[in-house]
Amino acid sequence: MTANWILATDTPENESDIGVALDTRPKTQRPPLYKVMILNDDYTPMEFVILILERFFGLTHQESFELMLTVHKKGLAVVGVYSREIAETKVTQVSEMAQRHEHPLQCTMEKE
Ligand code: TYC
Repeated sequence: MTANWILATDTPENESDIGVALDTRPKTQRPPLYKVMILNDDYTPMEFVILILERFFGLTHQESFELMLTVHKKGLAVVGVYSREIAETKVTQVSEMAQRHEHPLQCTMEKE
């Protein structure tokens, strides 16, 4: 973390050679992050999964192809990590698109 401190330098009223470093960093909390995952199934077409990864997760066609194959072989994979609201939106977008096309593709999220 970047240092953020004030050095109390000597003033005419306080002519010692001692400077006092005061840590003034506010105690901030980072919001939790969530892994968004897609699961393999036997029916969703490979090209549809590639399209989903390109459209909703900003991957190139090549990246999407490789990640789709990873899910196909291993059963599931993390396709992105986001704040809770963004992760929820991704899960909804993927699930709605899959339902609309009558594919059983499953997308879930999990706290990191
Ligand atoms: N297993 C699917 C098939 O052979 C392809 C697939 C890949 C489906 C990834 C879902 O998340 C998935 N057509």
